[in-house]
Amino acid sequence: MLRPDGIRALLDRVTDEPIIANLGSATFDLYHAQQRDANFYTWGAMGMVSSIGLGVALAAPEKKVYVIDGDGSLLMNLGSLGTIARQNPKNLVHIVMDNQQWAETGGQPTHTSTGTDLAEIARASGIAHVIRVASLEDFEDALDHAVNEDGPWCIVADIEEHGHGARPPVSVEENLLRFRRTFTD
Ligand SMILES: Cc1ncc(C[n+]2csc(CCOP(=O)(O)OP(=O)(O)O)c2C)c(N)n1
Ligand SMILES: [Mg+2]
Repeated sequence: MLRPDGIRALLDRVTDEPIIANLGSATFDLYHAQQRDANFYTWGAMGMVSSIGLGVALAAPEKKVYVIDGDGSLLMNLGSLGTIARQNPKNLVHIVMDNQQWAETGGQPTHTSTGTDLAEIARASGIAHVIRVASLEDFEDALDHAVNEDGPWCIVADIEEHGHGARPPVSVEENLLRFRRTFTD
């Protein structure tokens, strides 16, 4: 499975729900797949995307909230999994694109390349629905459940890294304002 294919599968299943993307590859691929006001791109804030998504999910319980995380980023904020489990937001779908590397900084292998299993950590943290997938087909099946059934969901997808699109010309301030307005319109 490739990250852009997974992102397209997600976009095919949402309308105006928020999607919050990890810094680097996830942000770049989401931007190039579809620019939409409900996309929130994170820049520099490595590790924080699951925490930001949890905050949005708690603030907007009427909306399903999607997070696209990376393995390296989640590894530096593992406590977020326990906090998600404790808060138990039924509307949060946390997707982890696990390419076993810190791709953005040169492809250094992360701990998942040597056996650390983020799905098992999510499960042991108490998250209600955790699925680990490796194929696009299984990812789509997992998404179909996550879109239609209460969460919180954590979907860990083993992906192959084939690079990402160019850094998009996003204004951070404009992105934030447009994203915020999707909650008041
Ligand atoms: C606190 C902090 N440390 C390091 C960086 C540099 N950095 C930016 S992206 C990245 C790798 C992210 O890895 P992962 O979440 O697995 O995403 P991938 O690049 O593999 O898609 C690193 C180390 C940063 N932005 N912030
Ligand atoms: Mg990675």
